[in-house]
Amino acid sequence: MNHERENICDKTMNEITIQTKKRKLKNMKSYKYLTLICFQLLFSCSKSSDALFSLLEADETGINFNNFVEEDAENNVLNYGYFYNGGGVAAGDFNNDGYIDVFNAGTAYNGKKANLSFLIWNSVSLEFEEKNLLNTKIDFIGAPYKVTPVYLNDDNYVDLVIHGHADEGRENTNEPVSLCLSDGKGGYDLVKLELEPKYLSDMFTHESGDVADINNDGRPDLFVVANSHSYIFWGIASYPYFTNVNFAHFASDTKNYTSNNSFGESVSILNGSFSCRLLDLNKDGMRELFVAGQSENTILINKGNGRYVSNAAIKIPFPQNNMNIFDVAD
Ligand SMILES: [Ca+2]
Ligand SMILES: [Ca+2]
Ligand SMILES: [Ca+2]
Repeated sequence: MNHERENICDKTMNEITIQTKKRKLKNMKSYKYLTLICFQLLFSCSKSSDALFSLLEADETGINFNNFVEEDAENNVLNYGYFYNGGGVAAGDFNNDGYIDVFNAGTAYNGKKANLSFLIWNSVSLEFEEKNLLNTKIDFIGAPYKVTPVYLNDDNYVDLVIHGHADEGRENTNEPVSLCLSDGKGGYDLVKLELEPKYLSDMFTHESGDVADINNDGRPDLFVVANSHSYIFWGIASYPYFTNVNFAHFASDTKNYTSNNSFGESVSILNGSFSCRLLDLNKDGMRELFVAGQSENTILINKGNGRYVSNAAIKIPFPQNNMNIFDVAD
């Protein structure tokens, strides 16, 4: 298992449609290169002259993302501020043939709007083919906001951490984190992880998350942001690969909730958290928590072993929107 291959790419977007244009993606076995391609496919994140990524046209990639949103007098961004938010997609070689494929977690608004599906590159017909590699053939799990590809088990197929959200058009639809685990035979098994206590998951909708080794034990850890609550669930070597034992719970409301960074210290500095990345921003070999909110962004410095404390936090200038969080990866 090679945990260094984690965090291949991720990005949220609305409904995805695929045009099966007969263009061949080059064989890309390097996951570093895979990251580059994914970012090229999914978004152009920098406008500077020394940008690392550039936008590729649909006829160059064979993929066309259609951000189709049906608006009317009742359903629009004026009535619903998150109207243009979307679902999670990720790139990876899901059938281990050396060609990059696409995973779409699907989306929902007042019911299903897009299938969960795998778009597998057919190197013979030179087309993407929509397939469902899940052994159960489930094609709908709600409206996840983000997907993180990461190697969790030892079969050399990339696995997926699906950061659930909710169907914003319906009440009481909060979704947990789900794993999409390869079975080593070309199929995938979907596993729901109910990690934080139910009274918390019922009340505080997951907004986003990220996966990386933040306590430097060689196993990827899971960070989840849920507005006024955030959590770290530590990675473990065996199924289901994340544990809620001694999980970190960053609660901004310390009157009604116990905030504990898993080291016995209260950290209430995070609030209104909607996006996040786990990045080594100060180049000391340990990853920071970068959390983007609606009113402020925060960097929590890793003090060692995944310990984050309030007096090692940096508030940074607020970008135009919380999706600008990806700029910090440059
Ligand atoms: Ca493939
Ligand atoms: Ca770890
Ligand atoms: Ca660091």
